[in-house]
Amino acid sequence: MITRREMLIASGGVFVAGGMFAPRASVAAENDKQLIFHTTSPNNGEPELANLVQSWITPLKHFYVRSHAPNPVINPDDYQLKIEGMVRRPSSLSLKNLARFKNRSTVATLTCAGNRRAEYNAEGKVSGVQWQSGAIGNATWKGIAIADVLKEAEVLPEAKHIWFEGLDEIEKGGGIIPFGGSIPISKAMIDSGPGAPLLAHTMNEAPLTPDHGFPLRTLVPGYIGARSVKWLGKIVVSDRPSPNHYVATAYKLVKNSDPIEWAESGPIYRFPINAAICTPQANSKLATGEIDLTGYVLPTGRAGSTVDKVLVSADQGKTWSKADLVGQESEFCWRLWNAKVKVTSNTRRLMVRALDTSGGFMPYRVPWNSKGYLQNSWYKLPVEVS
Ligand SMILES: Nc1nc2c(c(=O)[nH]1)N[C@H]1C(S)=C(S)[C@@H](COP(=O)(O)O)O[C@H]1N2
Ligand SMILES: [Mo]
Repeated sequence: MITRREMLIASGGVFVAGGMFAPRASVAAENDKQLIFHTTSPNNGEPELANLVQSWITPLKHFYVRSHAPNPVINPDDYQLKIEGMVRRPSSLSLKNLARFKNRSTVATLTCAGNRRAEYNAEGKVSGVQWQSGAIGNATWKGIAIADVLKEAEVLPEAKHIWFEGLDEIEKGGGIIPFGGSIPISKAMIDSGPGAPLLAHTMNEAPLTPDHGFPLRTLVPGYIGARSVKWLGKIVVSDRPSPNHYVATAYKLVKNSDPIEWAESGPIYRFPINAAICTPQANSKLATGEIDLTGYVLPTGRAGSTVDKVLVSADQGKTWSKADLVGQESEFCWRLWNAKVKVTSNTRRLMVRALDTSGGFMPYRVPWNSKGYLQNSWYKLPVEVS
């Protein structure tokens, strides 16, 4: 865990309206996370599911954290973002320099590719943080469009991918590496609207906290959380995806550590449609009769594709009833839902599945993969009926 002192150092300043940079005082209170921590230092925690569905915008205290190394301590006065690679005008930009660009905002859901990972263990042990279904959250993000910065840097015509590099230091294979991500240039060049990738400095109207990437992170709507690189230190424009471990090796769907399989499969960018039941809790004791269910559903993050319907069942999928969707509709945001089902003495589990407007659906079962990514099978919640 970072100390209060480190936290105050790391959050020594903030962008304010008009692009000014002003000193900042009280961040400690905003940082009071109410999460189930799988690890601390680095922080990896997810909220209780009943808390997660309390509001469409996830308050910071209930927003999951996923970090591969302890938070780097960054002095905002010394902070520089480097822009390199296939550009005519490479540069190194301070927070003041970056404040020249137009501020933009979006509401987008961030989710870890490993959300619901623990469910794979029933078929075979998967490595990594043992996420239940809380590695997801929806926030308002403010920042500048990556596209605006790239345009000023004058990208060369042969460029195809944009690499991001964090300022964190991750121990890997006997050395120290930064966390890296990359996205195709066509995605990076979206400069407006809810799907525009941002260099975000604000989350839910407050400066990013150290846990979430202070002072600047990428926020790529519709892509797995790993492409939203925290503590961003460098952008590299290239003709190929990043060679960083977290693009070239991790975040791929593979069955074992066969290097041929790693080489054959591409990096994950988007997540598939997904949903979970958040209340009641797993293994709740239920009486027979009608009960209320609540949960979330996340569309696939493809422009133009939204959630079509969410279906719940208490009888092993013989009959399904439709859930009511609440909250705003957006291609890049989750929706919360509530539903009623009839519990009988035969009910062993409650299930949810969802379909989207572009033919996507949650399958009954997802093929096992060794890293436990993209678990989006029908969500099956065991219950006891008295
Ligand atoms: N620099 C850096 N960026 C990172 C990570 C990291 O460990 N280091 N974790 C990634 C992963 S796997 C996810 S799911 C999201 C989580 O973002 P959050 O902690 O703000 O919820 O950040 C991504 N960006
Ligand atoms: Mo993640």
